[in-house]
Amino acid sequence: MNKLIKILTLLVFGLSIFSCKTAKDIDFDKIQLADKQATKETKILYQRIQDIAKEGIAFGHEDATAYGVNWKDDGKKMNSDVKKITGKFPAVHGFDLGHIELGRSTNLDTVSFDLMRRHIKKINRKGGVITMSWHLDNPVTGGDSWDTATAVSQILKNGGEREKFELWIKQLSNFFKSLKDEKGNYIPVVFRPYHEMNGSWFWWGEGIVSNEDYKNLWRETIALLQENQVHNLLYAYSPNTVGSIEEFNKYYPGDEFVDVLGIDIYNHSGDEAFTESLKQNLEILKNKATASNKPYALTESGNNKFGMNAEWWTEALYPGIKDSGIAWVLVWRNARPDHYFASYKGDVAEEDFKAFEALEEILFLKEISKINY
Ligand code: BMA
Repeated sequence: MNKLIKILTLLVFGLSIFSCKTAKDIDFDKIQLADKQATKETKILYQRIQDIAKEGIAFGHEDATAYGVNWKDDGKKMNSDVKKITGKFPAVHGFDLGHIELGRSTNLDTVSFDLMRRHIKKINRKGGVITMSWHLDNPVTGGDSWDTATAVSQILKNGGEREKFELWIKQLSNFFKSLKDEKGNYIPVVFRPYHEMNGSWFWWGEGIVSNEDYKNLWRETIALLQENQVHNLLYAYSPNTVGSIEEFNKYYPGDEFVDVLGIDIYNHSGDEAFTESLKQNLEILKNKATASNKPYALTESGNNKFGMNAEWWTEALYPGIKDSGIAWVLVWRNARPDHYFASYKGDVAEEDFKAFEALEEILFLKEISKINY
């Protein structure tokens, strides 16, 4: 009997070694990214994102470990609203860099950049995926991202505020270069700047910037980051809900400047309309991604009105994303009881969120950490 257990243990151990992939399995030269000098770790992240999409859909949450409804990180053990109810951390962790450009120590939502850095290191070590957006201020007026005074033409090459913009990108670059793992390698991040450009609420949005200026802003931003020796980024382009592939393409800077395709879709008009909108938009996204040969994700989603349906996760979100081929779905931040997007202890949808977590297709940190090299 003892012998049998031994043999079985050896067999299982042997199989697990056999199935464990290593970086040697990746053809690094074949991976062509927006940044031609992207680090090896960045290419591994790109490969992992494609592998994840084949296994299921990773669950992501903005600011998951920084705070939640009625609590804030206390510097002790890392926690998250999602972990409190499921026992698992999200697989994808979103953070926002708004106000890094100003040299501040906290972002626009009062999350300290030091805390962000510390958590990013921990999450990276555990095998999580990091994605960062940037709600940067209006560089001309000093107002916030939602100040829609014209600004893009002034920060492009030869523009009146160019110098200031280059300094802003320097601050941004310094943050990215401060992300290092215990071996001293730069931690790779999916960077998602100037998002929801087809909406008219940000200064880089529809009706405020021309599509050509937007594309140049994107390309020039990448060029500046590279000049500053930032090579640990995958670049994600993500409009808000679109009606067609043409709308998706309107501000698209070109395949050679983008690594991951995304889309932001919120529940605004009821569950049925939401599920339908997810299906239609993710089909458009899939077609675009197939043509461009890139991975794709639901880069922002959520329902701010949980009171409407305690089964929102399995009845509205899941039917809209299942089998869509997205690598992840990221829900927005849990700021306070009237502005939260992931479930939390005591929330009406708590039980349903657990059922969502238990779905085979939905992956949390534990699951994606195994999809690694
Ligand atoms: C928005 C809201 C704001 C926040 C911003 C950036 O959707 O959550 O309160 O400042 O995202 O995180």
